[in-house]
Amino acid sequence: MLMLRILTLGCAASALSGGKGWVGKAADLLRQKAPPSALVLDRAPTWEALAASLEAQSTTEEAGFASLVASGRGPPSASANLRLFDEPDGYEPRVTLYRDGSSWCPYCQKVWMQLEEKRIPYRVERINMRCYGSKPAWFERDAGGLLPVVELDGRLITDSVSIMLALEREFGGDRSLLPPGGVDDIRDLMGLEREPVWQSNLQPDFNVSVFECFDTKISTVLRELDKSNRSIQKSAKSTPN
Ligand SMILES: N[C@@H](CCC(=O)N[C@@H](CS)C(=O)NCC(=O)O)C(=O)O
Repeated sequence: MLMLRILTLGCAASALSGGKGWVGKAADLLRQKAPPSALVLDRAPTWEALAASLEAQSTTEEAGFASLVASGRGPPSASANLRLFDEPDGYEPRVTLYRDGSSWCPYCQKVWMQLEEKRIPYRVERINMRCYGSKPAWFERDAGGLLPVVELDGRLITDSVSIMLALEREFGGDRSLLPPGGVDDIRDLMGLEREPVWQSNLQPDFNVSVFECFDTKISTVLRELDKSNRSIQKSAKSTPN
């Protein structure tokens, strides 16, 4: 149970720190030191088995929605790999959006919203964030390794702000999303993204205080998790490498 808990925390911490954080290291250490019999037997189904089971259980409505999305039509969806908007079937979009596989990278999301709002046809290619696996070598080499990346008419553009400006330039028309004064109007606001106040939102105490506003049962659980995070962190620090 403790192992399971450490592994779960390890995933969350690794996702937050974008790499192997202290919990991930503690889990590694435990894996090395614990005899195999002490490890939790992994009986989880494979992704393929889960996908097959999901498909077998889907309702007619869900199957209809999935095929609509697969054809490039319908409402915005995180599972869409093609968006055609007003273009006919078979149209080849000028834009490919390289985004994270789980659709939770906020930098990808802002480009995604822009493409949807402006109804710019695009394809989606999914690339692992490093907490989920490795990236293709070409992506590391030619695109700098960070998501999102957009390929526009065969040219790679990196960094979400540069991408959004390039898309505005190319597809601006009368639906520009830029403020009247251009980027200068929003430079200060954009700077807030890396401010300490924002980072502190990721701290456990902050999460607990937010949850307390909603549901006392959840806050009790969070407080326990927080306590256990701290004690694992303490023991990881005091364990020699
Ligand atoms: N300034 C960049 C930041 C992009 C960025 O930090 N992306 C993260 C994902 S949210 C990333 O690709 N991290 C590397 C990884 O996790 O593989 C932008 O605005 O596009």
